[in-house]
Amino acid sequence: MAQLIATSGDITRLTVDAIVNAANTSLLGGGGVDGAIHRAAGPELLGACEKLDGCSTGDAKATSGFRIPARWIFHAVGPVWRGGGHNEDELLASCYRRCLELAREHNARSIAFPAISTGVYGFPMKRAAEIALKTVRENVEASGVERVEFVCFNEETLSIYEQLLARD
Ligand code: AR6
Repeated sequence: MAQLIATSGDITRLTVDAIVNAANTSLLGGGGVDGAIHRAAGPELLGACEKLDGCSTGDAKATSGFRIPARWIFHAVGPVWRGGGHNEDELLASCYRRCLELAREHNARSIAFPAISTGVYGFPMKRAAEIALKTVRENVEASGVERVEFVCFNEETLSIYEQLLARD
């Protein structure tokens, strides 16, 4: 059984096989965790992203980690929250599924996720965390991933994840 844990801090500093970026469809960088990842990985990351020709919402694409400790960066594009009636839940779940598929393809055994879509994109945190955990629990075994870290950027997020992880 894979280990699922919630941690707090900066995702760019983690020693895991893959970290997930909360990107946008251009894959050419932005603010939030995306900006932090590009700053930490260095300018080579932008060069690699330019070759990917963007990414659809709900999908994810892989690059090398360049100057960060993680070997891979999986750039996932979460949905912008538009009230909940525009397929946001399914598109968010799809990001987590696609990242686990990429983990399988790249033989990543440990992966760290930020709370995709919950910053600039406005997805409600608890609802996003429930989707993240459900989707990872359903797909982690098939991916070969042994350790999943949910990286929480503040105390409130950490306590939501800890409560959900303690359930079941
Ligand atoms: N490590 C871990 N989590 C972080 C970090 C960090 N270094 N920095 C922020 N977070 P956001 P989104 C948390 O806005 O909502 C970008 O401009 C943050 O507190 O980064 O998916 C992209 O280019 C929040 O809980 O991503 C897109 O245009 C979570 O990461 C757009 O923002 C996600 O917040 C994507 O918006």
